Order: sequence, then structure tokens, then C-alpha cells
Amino acid sequence: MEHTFVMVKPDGVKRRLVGEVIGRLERKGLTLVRMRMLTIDPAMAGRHYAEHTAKPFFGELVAFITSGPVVAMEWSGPKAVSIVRTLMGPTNPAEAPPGTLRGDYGTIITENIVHGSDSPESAAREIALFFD
Ligand code: 3AN
Repeated sequence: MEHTFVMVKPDGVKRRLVGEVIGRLERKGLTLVRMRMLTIDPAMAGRHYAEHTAKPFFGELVAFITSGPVVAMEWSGPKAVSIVRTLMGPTNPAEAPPGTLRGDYGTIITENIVHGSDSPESAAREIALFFD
């Protein structure tokens, strides 16, 4: 059994896709453990995206993720980390196949609807950041 952190980003909330994200993960067979709605401040954005601090798109990423409310969730299930990544699709929605959340709903890389942890270690760090 694995736990992962999933977040519907500001674009997903604005476009009323919260139910769609939750529904797909539930129908796949994963279990929703905890959730909260919040608006991320710049300090928390810096902690969440710590590995991207040096990237050219960091400013844009922080501006976007703090631009409106997000829905933060902990999910569990067998292989939950990789299953969520498969359901989300690749980072760039232009390359995400139909049937994935980003393939079905996204167009540009900054606004890609949803975040999911990339490893069990990231999941533990992100769950602690948002829920402890
Ligand atoms: P993922 O969210 O698929 O794990 P990461 O961790 O590589 O992708 O990137 C985190 C976030 O940074 C992405 N969700 C995306 O919004 C943004 N991002 C990644 N690469 C770029 C890029 N080249 N230009 C703009 N934003 C990017």
C-alpha cells in the first residue's frame, strides 16, 4: 500500500474539474484519505517546488500556483504514486494522450490541471507540507 499527494491546481479549480479529478481516481480504485482547500502563499510554493528554484520557469510557476485556491489531497492504494502519474499523463498537456487528465483537459504546460507526487519520498514530503 502506497500513499501519494495530489493537488488540483488553480486552473483545475477555476474550470470546475475538482469532481472530475476525484471521480477518476476513485473509479480507478484509489482511496481518498484527506483533503483540504487552500490558497498557497509564495513561501509555501517555494517549499513545494524546492527542486525547481533554479529553473527559468520558477517565477511563472509560483505566480500560477498562488493565483487561486487549490484542492490538496492524500490518496492511498497499491502503486498509488505511479497510478496517479499514469492517470494524469505527461507534464506537457500537448504531449498527453487522450484519456489522461492533462490530455483531455489541458493545453499549456504551466496550467496542467493537476499535480501528483513523482515518488513515495516526494509524497511523504508533500503530505507533511500540506497536512502537518
Ligand atoms: P510534474 O507536475 O509532471 O511532476 P514537474 O515536477 O517536472 O512536472 O514540474 C512541476 C510543474 O512545473 C509542472 N506541473 C508544470 O506546471 C511546471 N513546468 C514544468 N516544466 C515547465 C516548463 N518547461 N515551462 C513551464 N512550466 C513548467
